[in-house]
Amino acid sequence: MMRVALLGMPNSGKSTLFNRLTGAHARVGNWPGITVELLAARLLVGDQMVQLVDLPGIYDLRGLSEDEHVVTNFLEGHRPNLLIVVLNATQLDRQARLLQQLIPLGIPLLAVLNMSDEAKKLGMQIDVEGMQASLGFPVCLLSAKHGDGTATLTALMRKQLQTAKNNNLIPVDAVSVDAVSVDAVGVDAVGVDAVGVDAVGVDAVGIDATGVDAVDVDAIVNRHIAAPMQASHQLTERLDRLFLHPWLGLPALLAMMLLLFEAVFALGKPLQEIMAWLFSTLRTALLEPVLAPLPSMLNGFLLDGVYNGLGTVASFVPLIVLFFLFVGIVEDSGYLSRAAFLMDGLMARLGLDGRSFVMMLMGFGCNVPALMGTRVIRSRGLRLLTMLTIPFSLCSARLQVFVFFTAALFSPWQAPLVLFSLYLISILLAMLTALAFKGRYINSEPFIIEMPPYRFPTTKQIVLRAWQEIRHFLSRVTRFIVLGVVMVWVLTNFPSGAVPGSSSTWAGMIGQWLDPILSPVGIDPNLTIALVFGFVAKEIVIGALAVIYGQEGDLLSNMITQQITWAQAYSFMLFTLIYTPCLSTVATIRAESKSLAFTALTIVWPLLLAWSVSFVFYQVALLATG
Ligand SMILES: Nc1nc2c(ncn2[C@@H]2O[C@H](COP(=O)(O)OP(=O)(O)OP(=O)(O)O)[C@@H](O)[C@H]2O)c(=O)[nH]1
Ligand SMILES: [Mg+2]
Repeated sequence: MMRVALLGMPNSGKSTLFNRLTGAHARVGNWPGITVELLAARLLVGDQMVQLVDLPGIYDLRGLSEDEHVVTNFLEGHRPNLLIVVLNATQLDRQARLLQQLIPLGIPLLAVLNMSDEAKKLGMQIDVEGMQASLGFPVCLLSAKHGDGTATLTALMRKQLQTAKNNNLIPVDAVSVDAVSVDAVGVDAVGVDAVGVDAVGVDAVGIDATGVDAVDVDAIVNRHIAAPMQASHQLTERLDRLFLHPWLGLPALLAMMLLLFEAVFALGKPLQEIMAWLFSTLRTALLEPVLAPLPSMLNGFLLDGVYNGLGTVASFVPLIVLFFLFVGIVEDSGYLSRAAFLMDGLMARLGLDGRSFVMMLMGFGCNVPALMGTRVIRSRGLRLLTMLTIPFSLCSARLQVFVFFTAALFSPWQAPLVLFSLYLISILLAMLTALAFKGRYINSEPFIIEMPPYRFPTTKQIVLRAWQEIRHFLSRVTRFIVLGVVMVWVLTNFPSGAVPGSSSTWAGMIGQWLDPILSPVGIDPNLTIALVFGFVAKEIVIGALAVIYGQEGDLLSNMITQQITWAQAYSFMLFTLIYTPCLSTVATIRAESKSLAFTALTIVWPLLLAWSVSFVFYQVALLATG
C-alpha cells in the first residue's frame, strides 16, 4: 500500500487535516506538541487505498526531542511515497525553512498552506499558482478546520501518487537506508546532491529540470506572498493585554481555574445525581424483580457487587464529559501557551519550566497523555522532573471521588471551595516535589514557547473530543473497573460464612492489618479497601465503596456521612489525591522514562508524601475540633 505522511511544524494543523481526510479522531489542540506518536489511518485516494500517517510536529529535521526522533526514525525506516508538508499559511516566512530541509530527501512533496481562513482575515494574498510553478511541486491552500480546499488537495494527491507510480517509485523501503539515515537527514550533513538524488531521480521527485540546487524556498515563498505591513491578530492582541499583563495575568489564571472548576461542579453534580437516580430506579423497578428468583449469593453478586459498583462509577459519566468539554475548549483556545509563559518564572525556580506547568494542567484531564506530552522536552533532567510532578495532578478519575465526598460531607457552598482547595494542593505538592528533586534532575534546556493566536474549537471538534473521552472511559471500565468491583465484592463477602462487610471477611482482615498505619490518618478499614483498589484505577475507589457499603446513590452518601467525620473525609481525599498513581500512569512512566529506578521513585515518594500530609492534616484537625 502506498504511504502518505503529514509532516510540518508543531501546531500547523496536521492532525486536524488528518481527521478531516480520514474521519479519524486524532487529538487536536492549540498547543505545539499535542501529537507525540505516529497515527495512521487508511484513506481512499481515487481508486487507490493509501495509508495516511499523522506525524508529531517538528521544527527541524535535526531536532533532538523524543517526538522529533519519532519523525526522523519514521522517514528512515518507512519512507513514504508522498510527503504532505503542512505549513501555517500565516507564518510561511518561518515555516518555509522546514520545506527547504525536506527537498533534498528526494521524497515526492506536496505543500499544504493551511489556515487559509486566518490568512484571509489577516489580509494576506498568496499566489499559489506562481509558488507552485517556482517550487516545482504542487501547492494547495486550504483550511483543515473548516474544510475549504480539501477537494483540491485530494485531486493533487491523486496526481502525485499517480506520477510516483508511473515513475516506478513504489517499492517502499527500497531506497537505501543510508541515504536517509537519521544522521544524514540533516541538510548540512548531507547537502542536496548527496541525498541519493541519483537513487531517486530528480524527475521523479517532481522537480523540473532547473535542478534541486536552484530552489530557494524562502525566496520563492516571499515572492508569492503579499501581506499587509502589520498583519496581526487583533483579538489575540487585545486579550493578551489582560492575560499576559505583568500583574493581572496570574490572578486572571487563578480566577479562570476557579471559575472552571466551579462550573464543572455546579453543572456536573446535578447531572451525576440524575444519573444515580436513574440507576437506582432501574435497579428497584426492573433488576430486583427479574433477578429475585436467583440464589441469594448470585443475586447479591450481580446487584450489590457488579451493578452497584459499575452503576456508581457510570453515574459520573456526564460530569466527566462536561469536564472534558471545558478542558477541550481551554486546550484549543491557545491559552495554555499563555499559562506556560506566566508560570515560567516561578517554575524555573523549581527547576522546571513553563511547559511543565502546562503538562500539570493537562494532567487534570488524565495523567497519561500529559506524561506523553513531555516528549517535546529535550533535556532528560527536565523531562524526568516534570514526569515526577505530573501524577499529583488531580485527574478526572480522582475528581469523581472528590465530587462524591465533598457533596456528601460539606454544605453546598463549601463543597466547590473544598474541591478547589484540592486542586491547589495538587499543584503545591507538584511544586514541592520539584523543589525536593531539582538537584537530581537538572534542566539543561532554554525555554521557548510559541504564542499561537486564540482560537475557538468548532462544535464538531468539541463533540468529537467528548466522544473520545467517553470511549476512553468505557475502555477503562472494561479493562479495570469491572474486575476491580468484582474483586472487592469477593473480598467483602468471603470466606463463606463471614458476615458480609464485617471484620471477619478477607477485606476486613486486610483493613485490620493496615489499621495501625492508616488509623493515625483517619482512614478506617472500609476506606482502606477502597484505597487498595485505587492502585489499579482511581475510578474503582468510588465503585468499591458502593460495593463495601452495599449501597448506591443517595443511600451511599447517607451511609458514608454517618460513618465518617468531615476531617476523616478530607484526610481520605488528600490521601487519594497524593498516593501512588494508577496502573496506567505507572506503566506510562515506565515506558517513557525507560528506567525502573525512576518508576519506583514515582511509586514510593507519593505514598510517603500522602501519608505524611494526611497525618499532619488529620492530627491538626483532631486537635482543633477537640
Ligand atoms: N483557523 C484555523 N485553525 C486551524 C486550522 N487547522 C487547524 N487549526 C487549529 O490549529 C490548532 C492546531 O491543530 P492541530 O491539528 O492539533 O495541529 P498539529 O499540527 O497536529 O499540532 P502538533 O500535533 O502539536 O504538531 C488547533 O487549535 C486547530 O483547531 C485551520 O485551517 N484554520
Ligand atoms: Mg497533531
